[in-house]
Amino acid sequence: MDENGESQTSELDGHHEITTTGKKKRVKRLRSQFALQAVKGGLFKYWLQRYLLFSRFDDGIKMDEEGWFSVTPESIARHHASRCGNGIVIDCFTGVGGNAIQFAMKSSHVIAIDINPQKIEYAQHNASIYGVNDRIDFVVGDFFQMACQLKGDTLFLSPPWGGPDYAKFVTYDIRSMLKPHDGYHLFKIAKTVASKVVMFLPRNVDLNQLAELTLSLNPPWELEVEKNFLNGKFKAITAYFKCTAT
Ligand code: MGP
Ligand code: SAH
Repeated sequence: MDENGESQTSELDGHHEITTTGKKKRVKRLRSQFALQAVKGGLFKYWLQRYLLFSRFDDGIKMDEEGWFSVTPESIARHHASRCGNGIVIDCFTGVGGNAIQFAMKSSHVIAIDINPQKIEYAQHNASIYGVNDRIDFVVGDFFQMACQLKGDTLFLSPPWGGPDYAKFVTYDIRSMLKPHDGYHLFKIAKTVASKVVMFLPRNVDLNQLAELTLSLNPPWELEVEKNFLNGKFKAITAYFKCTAT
C-alpha cells in the first residue's frame, strides 16, 4: 500500500524454467491450445497477461472464456487475502479460483461458491496446482439462494460486471450494471452473512453509490475504498465494508 492508500503490485511476466522434455512438450501444447482459444475469443490481451493471472499457468491452469477476463490477477488476489485475515472466508463468486486459491494460502477455512459447475471444476483443479484444494470447500450453487445458510468472518464478492464492455462507460452504475442482481441487493444479502464484506469492482465504479450502501445502514458500516494497480496500471477497485456495531 502506498501513502495514497493504493495497493501497488508489480510483477514481471513470469519466466519459467522447464526441466524435462515431456513437460516442455506438454507446456508447448497447452500454450498453443490456450493461445488459439484466446485469439478466437478476442481474449488475446488476457492471454498475454497469463503469468500475471496465474504465476503457475504453465503447470496446467484451466480457464474458460469468462475466466480469462474475470479472474483476479494473482498479486491482487494475494493482497486481498492478506487483508481478509485468517478466519472463515466465503468467496461467493469463485470463477476459476484466482481469489479462492490465495485465500486458502492465508485463512483457516475457505468456502468457494459458484453457480457454474464447470467453474468449480476448474477452480478445484487450479487449486490443486497450488496445493491448496484440500483447504477449500467447493460448492456449486447460487449465492443468493444459499446466503441464509451461510456464516463466515469475511464475505468476498467478485460478481460478473457484465463483461469487458464495462470499461466503455464513464461511470459504472452498480444498480443497473452488476450481474445477476444489482449491487444494493447484493450488499443487503451479504451483510446478513458476515460482519466484513469485500467487493471487487470496476475501476470506473460510482464511489458515491458505495458510500450510499453503508450510509443507508444504522449505524453505518465502516468503508474503505482501495485502488488496485498492477505494474502501474489501474485495474480495479476493492471496497472493504466492516460492521461497526459491537
Ligand atoms: P479489464 O479492464 O477487462 O482488463 O479487466 P485490462 O487488462 O485492465 O484491460 P485494458 O484494455 O484496460 O488494458 C481488469 C481486471 O478486472 C481483470 O483482470 C479482472 O480481474 C477484473 N474483471 C474484469 N471483468 C470484466 C470482470 C468481471 O466481469 N467480473 C469480475 N469479478 N472481475 C472482472
Ligand atoms: N474472482 C474470480 C472471478 C469471478 S467471475 C476469480 O478470480 O477467478 C464471476 C463468477 O460469478 C462467474 O464464475 C459466474 O459463474 C459466477 N456467478 C454468477 N452468478 C452467480 C450466482 N448467483 N451465485 C454464484 N456464482 C455466480
